[in-house]
Amino acid sequence: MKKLKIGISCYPSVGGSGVVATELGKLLAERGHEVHFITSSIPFRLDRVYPNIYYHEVEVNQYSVFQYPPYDLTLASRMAEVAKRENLDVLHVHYALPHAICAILAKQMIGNDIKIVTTLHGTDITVLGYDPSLVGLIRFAIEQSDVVTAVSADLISQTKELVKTDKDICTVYNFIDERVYYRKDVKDLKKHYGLKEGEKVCIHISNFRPVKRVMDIIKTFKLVVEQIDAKLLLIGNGPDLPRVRKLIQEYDLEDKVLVLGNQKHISELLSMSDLLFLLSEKESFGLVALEAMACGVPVIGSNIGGIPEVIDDGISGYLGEVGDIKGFSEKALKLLTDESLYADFQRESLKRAEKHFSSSEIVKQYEAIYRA
Ligand code: GMT
Repeated sequence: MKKLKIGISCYPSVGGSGVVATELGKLLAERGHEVHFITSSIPFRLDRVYPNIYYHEVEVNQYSVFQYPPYDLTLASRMAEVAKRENLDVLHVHYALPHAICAILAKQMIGNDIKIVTTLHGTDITVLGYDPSLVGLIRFAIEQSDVVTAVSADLISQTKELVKTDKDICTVYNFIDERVYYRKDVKDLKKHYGLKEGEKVCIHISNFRPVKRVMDIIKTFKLVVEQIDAKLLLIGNGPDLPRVRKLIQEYDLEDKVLVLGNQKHISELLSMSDLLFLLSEKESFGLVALEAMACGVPVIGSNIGGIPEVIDDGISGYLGEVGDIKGFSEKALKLLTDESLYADFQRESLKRAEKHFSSSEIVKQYEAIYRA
């Protein structure tokens, strides 16, 4: 079958959408397709040389005529230039705003039938979709894309409701690279972090935005650590971190909570852990929950957005109402103190990650969309 030439635009930073876009590009390249990343900097997961992958930097120049740096216009122009020169078949953009709009403009500039595939990841809809000054533009981006995918069925419902569109949107779940995310032997690493034998390890990984409700995690963990010997690893950085640090101090939990900042080797950190907390108030999928499950770490999560599509409540993890700190702590304690229940949840987590979110299946779904 003919190999495709695919352009990919995403935010290249640490967020889940950039991770998924980059991992998809890597898998497509392994399958022989030619992949062109068109991004403002090299995606952080593109950490070595990959045959079949090309990188086109979007360099945004500052001109005094512009009050703000014209990222969107520069991106559209770069997309058009790359698409025309490389004869791309597809532009796969991650986020309706601004990336789908840039792709639509690029397509008009080159005047050919390049296919625009837009993947919705959440924030572009669940935050920007409430802004009356942007909702019409989001609708336009969705309706003018040739194909629109979303990372969960819940995100499709939210998009239809908020953006008021009849456009067909199909669910394509996120995935992880199973060659990286599996449970590793990390005994020495645990010692290095001062984690004792028998001590339970909870973990949270995010960008510490208010939607992640990291304060709730500290409150939940406080109730847990009052009952059992445990530590909490906090991975990531973001606007709520100062408040979180203050609460840790107030609760006198400095010896129990390890604030580790942004980290690269997430699967090792997950392999040191027994439980992941994801207590967000908005989460279209929760990629970190899947990363945890693939490393055999059950998840305590909130029952919102796409999280219930990732975690099977009562089987591979537990879900609860946003803000129900007491409930979350009881669920965590139940799992952490019952060895046989824990073993069942761990086995189910691994099974679910493999069965429903297999990278090879998901890359095939995207290929079928590109070819349709
Ligand atoms: O979670 C974030 O704040 C980052 C954001 C992003 O755009 O990278 O994540 C969104 O996309 C991820 C990949 O599809 C999803 O796993 C996250 O659930 C989603 N975040 C939200 O919906 C808040």
